[in-house]
Amino acid sequence: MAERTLIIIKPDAVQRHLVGQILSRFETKGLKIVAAKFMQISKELAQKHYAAHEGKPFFKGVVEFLSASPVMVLVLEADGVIAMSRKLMGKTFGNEAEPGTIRGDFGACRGFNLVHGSDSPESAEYEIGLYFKSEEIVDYTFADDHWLYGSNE
Ligand code: IDP
Ligand code: MG
Repeated sequence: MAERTLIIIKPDAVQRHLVGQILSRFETKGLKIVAAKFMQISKELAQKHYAAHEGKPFFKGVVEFLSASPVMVLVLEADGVIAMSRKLMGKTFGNEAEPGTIRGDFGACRGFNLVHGSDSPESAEYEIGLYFKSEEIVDYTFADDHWLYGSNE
């Protein structure tokens, strides 16, 4: 099975009408959407999501941010999807992220940063399990799979 990652289009992106444009960055790259839901994250779920950051000074703030307004949660699948989607997202804060990246193009502050993406296969597995049952993740093949993922080797 190809690698999977959990992406969240965060509350600021929903409030700023950027869901379509952000989703489009991942979709046009060729990353396969295998699960998606629009939902309100509870404080409890946000605490579980950011469990690795518990005890850090920004923990309370990020939990509040993630649960402040609805979000779009996605599972994307492709070989190397974790690294590719982190590159598409750019550095953590919009005021440091490169132009051309999602955070670099749509954000200018350090408080809200539009998008979450898992940072390792282990965190992807943990995070996907917080939001989706295995039967909610769809298995299918793109009709243009050959042209998207072809190799000359
Ligand atoms: P990432 O989202 O780029 O993976 P992480 O280090 O995993 O960044 O941090 C999780 C979230 O916590 C970030 O998206 C950001 O919203 C917030 N955050 C991280 N570091 C800081 C900080 O030093 N100050 C304030 N917020 C932070
Ligand atoms: Mg992270």
